[in-house]
Amino acid sequence: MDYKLLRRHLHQSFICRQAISNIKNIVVATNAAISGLAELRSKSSRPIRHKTQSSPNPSVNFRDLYKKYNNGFTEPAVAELNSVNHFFNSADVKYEWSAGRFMDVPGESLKAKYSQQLETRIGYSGKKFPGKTYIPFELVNGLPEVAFLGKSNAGKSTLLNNLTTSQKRISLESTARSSRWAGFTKTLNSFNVGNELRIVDTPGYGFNSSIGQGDLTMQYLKERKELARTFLLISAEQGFGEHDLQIVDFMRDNGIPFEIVFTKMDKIRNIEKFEQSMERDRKFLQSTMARILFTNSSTSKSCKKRYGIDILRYVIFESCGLEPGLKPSRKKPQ
Ligand SMILES: Nc1nc2c(ncn2[C@@H]2O[C@H](COP(=O)(O)OP(=O)(O)OP(=O)(O)O)[C@@H](O)[C@H]2O)c(=O)[nH]1
Ligand SMILES: [Mg+2]
Repeated sequence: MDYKLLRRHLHQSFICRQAISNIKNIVVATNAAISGLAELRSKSSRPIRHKTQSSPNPSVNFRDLYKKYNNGFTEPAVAELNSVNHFFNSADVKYEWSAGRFMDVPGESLKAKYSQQLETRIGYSGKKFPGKTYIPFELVNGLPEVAFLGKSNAGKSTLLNNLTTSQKRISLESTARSSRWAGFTKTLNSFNVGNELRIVDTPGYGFNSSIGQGDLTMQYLKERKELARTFLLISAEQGFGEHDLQIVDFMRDNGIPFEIVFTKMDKIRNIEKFEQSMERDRKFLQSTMARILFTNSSTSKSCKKRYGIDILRYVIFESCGLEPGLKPSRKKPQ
């Protein structure tokens, strides 16, 4: 036997075996790596998201929330809600006036001029007005007003747009100008709704507001005879702040009737946490004797509709002394 040949053969078969075992090792290693990766992937992969768990749709709780926090108030019947909705959906909404000073609010300087006659109603020897009154007709027959009050960026202007946009529309009409910049609204701005009532948007307090704006709003709240109800808006994301509590005290001290409206409910991801904060404020909220409403003016994947508007519309109607079933004197042009 050729020893040399045998060695070469053995050497070749050794290389061959080594190569085979290397390949086997590679295959085993690759398999292990693949299964390891799969295991790793299965461990690190996110659990399947159950929509209702991770992003609870606040809509589920709107009605329950309303019932829970408005114990002493009767719930309006569905027919009443529908009828008031019909009013707002069909009413023509018009911007009417802005005022940077209280005396610029229509009727206020006239009222100052005729204040004595208005108080005493004693005949006035001067000019007679149409309808044979001694006082200008608009002062006797002013439309009822409701005001939206709240911190800058609480969502006042957007809520006004939400209220006056027909429910059939997906995007809001921009009747009042809104912005993501806090302190956007600088004056009192009034909008006539169907010639039956007015909604007054006010400058926000807090960030980017001025003392002059604050004084104007306070004077309007205290002295405006037409003001039927004030709606204090609180961002649900932020809850009550120091300034909000001061405003509540101010309204209480001056006998200004008001309701509380939580805005931006679509931003609440954890309704239980929100309720805990409500629980913390419960005593305080009860002491205000105000109704507590919950709304969202923006929609998202988890909050597909604009909720809370029908009940807010109803409360506004009721505050103004208007009866469900009333048709707007001025309808939207078709
Ligand atoms: N997600 C969400 N955003 C809202 C809602 N309401 C208002 N916003 C947003 O909040 C921001 C402020 O809204 P505005 O309506 O301008 O707030 P405002 O209270 O009028 O603010 P000032 O005029 O500055 O006092 C805007 O970017 C709105 O789009 C809501 O319900 N949900
Ligand atoms: Mg505004």
